[in-house]
Amino acid sequence: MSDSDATLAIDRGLAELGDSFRSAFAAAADEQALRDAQAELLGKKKGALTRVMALMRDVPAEERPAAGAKVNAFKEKVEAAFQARLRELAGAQRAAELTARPYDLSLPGRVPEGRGHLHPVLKTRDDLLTIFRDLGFDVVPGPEVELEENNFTKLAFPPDHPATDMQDTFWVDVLDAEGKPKDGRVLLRTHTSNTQIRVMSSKKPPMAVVSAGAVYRRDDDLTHSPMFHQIEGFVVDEDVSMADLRGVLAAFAEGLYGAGTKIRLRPSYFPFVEPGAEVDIACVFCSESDGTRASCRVCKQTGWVEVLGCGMIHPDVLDHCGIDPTRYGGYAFGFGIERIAMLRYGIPSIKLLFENDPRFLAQF
Ligand code: 2NM
Repeated sequence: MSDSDATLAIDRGLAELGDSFRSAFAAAADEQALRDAQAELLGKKKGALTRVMALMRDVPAEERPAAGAKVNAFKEKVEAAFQARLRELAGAQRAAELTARPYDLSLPGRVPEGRGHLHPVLKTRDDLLTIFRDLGFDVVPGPEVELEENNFTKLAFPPDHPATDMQDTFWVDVLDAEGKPKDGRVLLRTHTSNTQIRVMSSKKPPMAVVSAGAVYRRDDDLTHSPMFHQIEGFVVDEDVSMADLRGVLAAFAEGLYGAGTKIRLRPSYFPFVEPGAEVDIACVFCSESDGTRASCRVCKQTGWVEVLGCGMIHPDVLDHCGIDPTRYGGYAFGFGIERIAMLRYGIPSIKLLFENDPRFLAQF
């Protein structure tokens, strides 16, 4: 049985089209030219292959599968050649972009201007914490928004102590779901002692802990900032004495300013310790020159710089935290980080530390 005229016409049409699409695709210099060449074959109205495919209507049913298979095989060859040329053109275009001006891949990359670094206060904080960690203290974090109980009450501040006053403390309104103030007074911690209280209330002796961070007071003048940073530490154990406190602070001073650095204690008052003392460290600038320098502005020619407060933790404070004061005792100390940073880097005003002028910060 021989093929119908329609099938023969399709065979002839495909043979005439032959491989001509390959050279047409190869001649297309860009994507648009390639798509135009494809449309000449497959275009809905005038495509050469479309016209051949239109002959399918006249092919008798029994010849259709074979004729259809031939047409489809041809279409697949066209599609494969089209996709291959499309990839080729895209690759060529990318290569041209990379080599064309203004790209010069041999130029060195742009180096970002200056690298960030820790703020001098945080650098100082880390160095101070390292000294205490090396002395065996645990470093513990604590919250900046705190209950009055942990910030004042358990520390044995009398209820009318001026530090608790509106003048000195930032109070925080905590509202319930209905927008009404909740019970229990909340504030921004005025010292890091809140964290000592939390640790003493939740752990058992022996304990040796330091913590550091931002604290807040309603103060704002040449020497006070409403936010500054503190480090505080404490030890609670059996048989703890003021001599242990002095030994640890002497080791701290040597860690900070080098072996042989001297300290002295002067009696002083803090509500949560008894006895309490202020601690001076020998002026580094004057000891370097072997005696008090006539014009030293750091120690004002006294040879000593006041840096911290300390004392034996008041038995009431231990009691408030559930520690038996007849069995245990403890010492504590605290100081401002800004003050140490200023002494260390010779910074004349605390304001410079919080203006964050990049020309100032770049010096550290
Ligand atoms: C200071 C001075 C003296 C201190 C006391 C405590 C606590 F919670 F253990 F009782 N923490 N920090 C303390 C004692 C802090 O800073 C000038």
